[in-house]
Amino acid sequence: MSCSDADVAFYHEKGYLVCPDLIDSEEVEQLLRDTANLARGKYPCESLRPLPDTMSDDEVLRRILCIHQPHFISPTMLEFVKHPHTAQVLSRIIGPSVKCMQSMLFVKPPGFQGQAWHQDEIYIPTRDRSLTGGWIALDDATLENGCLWVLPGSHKEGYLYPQRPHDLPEEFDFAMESHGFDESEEVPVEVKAGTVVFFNGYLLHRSRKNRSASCYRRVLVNHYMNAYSLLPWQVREGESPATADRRNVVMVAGEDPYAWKGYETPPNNVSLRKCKAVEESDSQSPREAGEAD
Ligand SMILES: O=C(O)CCC(=O)C(=O)O
Repeated sequence: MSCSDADVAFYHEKGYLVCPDLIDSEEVEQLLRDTANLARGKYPCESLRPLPDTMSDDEVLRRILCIHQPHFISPTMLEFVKHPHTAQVLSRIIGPSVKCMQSMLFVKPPGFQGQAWHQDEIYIPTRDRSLTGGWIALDDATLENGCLWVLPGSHKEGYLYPQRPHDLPEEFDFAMESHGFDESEEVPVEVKAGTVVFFNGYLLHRSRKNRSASCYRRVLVNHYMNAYSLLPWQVREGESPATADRRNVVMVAGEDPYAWKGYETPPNNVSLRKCKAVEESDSQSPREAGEAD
């Protein structure tokens, strides 16, 4: 799988890159099966308890917006964090040494909310602006089911826009929205399953509600950075942001110059993202939703 010089130049200019067919159809099927297994609690943890085998895939999936850090508990998700085709592109657009600190598995059933405008480095700060999303489409992502939208070039200045609560709970989940920019040049990124969309951590992006009648919009999005940068994320009390460095990371390419620090063992748990649709379904049937009492 090659990533040309023109692809790298496009990424640096626009802040994103669409790579069709980076993941083949059998691998997409494997990820979809694993998504259902996670939702069924086949990797039991506090947030995802085992559900009866009599429940259909649709019944187990339709209450989930997003599972955070699925690679902590699923070996399949961990394998795809390190997929050689995505690693090859990442080592061209980030640099030869790449590590991953986050995975998110969006299920986004029909009627579920999207994410308001944001820049990922607001949440996951790197020291060299190298944060990069690798967004693997597991269904065709369309305008109707809530594809990604990006504001090309918005990463370039390295400016982090202020955030505020939004007042569109039908359209977006509970995360804040970035504001203070002209959004008129935004473009939808409609892609086929198996495509990987790479995007810079300063790129403004969002996704809208899934308005389709029956199509899920499943995506595995992993976040990567230059392994030479410290990761001052989730800074702990008493810790200096200058030296903070979370070590719950997975090496994906090249060398880890901080390997001497060792690695944190991931918790045997994931967390579930909330939105209006999740709260409505939980209030109808919290036990079946697999949530803690
Ligand atoms: O896929 C989506 O709906 C949003 C993904 C996103 O915002 C992100 O990965 O930062």
